[in-house]
Amino acid sequence: MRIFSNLVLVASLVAAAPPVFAQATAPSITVEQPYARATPAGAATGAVYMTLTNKAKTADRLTAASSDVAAKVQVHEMAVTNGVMQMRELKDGLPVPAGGSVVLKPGGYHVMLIGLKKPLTAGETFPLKLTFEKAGNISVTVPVQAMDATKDNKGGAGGMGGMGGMGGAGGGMGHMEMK
Ligand SMILES: [Cu+2]
Repeated sequence: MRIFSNLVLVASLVAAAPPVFAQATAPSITVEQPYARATPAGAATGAVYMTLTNKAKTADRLTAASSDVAAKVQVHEMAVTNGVMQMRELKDGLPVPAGGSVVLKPGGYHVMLIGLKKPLTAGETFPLKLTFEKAGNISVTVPVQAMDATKDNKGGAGGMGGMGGMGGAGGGMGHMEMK
């Protein structure tokens, strides 16, 4: 039994290792189909959507993000509070369940770009760095889609199947400017 308990010990040490070590192996988090919507000229904010999948046996969490294109990047959720659709920062990050996925999509979770340095233009891409509590930093390239991409092309945005109900509201709701 001694071997087994040593294995368990090693396993827990690996799991607890800081991100710098975790990166020696394949990251436990995969980022699928990231995209942002194009923004109108002068817009101060934008949003990035994606699907996060956690292959690890422990829950993780998206705690921070950064990008060259914006002064500040936050993890937000959109929810109805007292009948009003509002968004707020997830101060404790966005949980990604062990062996599960979380979808960031219009009308729900999103990565918020605040203080855009220039408009997001359809067809261009920009870098985004995501920081996870356990998986560490993951850099992705985010393509910018036309503003109405998710409305006209339901499948194109990456099989956002659950969007149906939100689709219509998504356009109007878009992204409220942070005042
Ligand atoms: Cu937001």
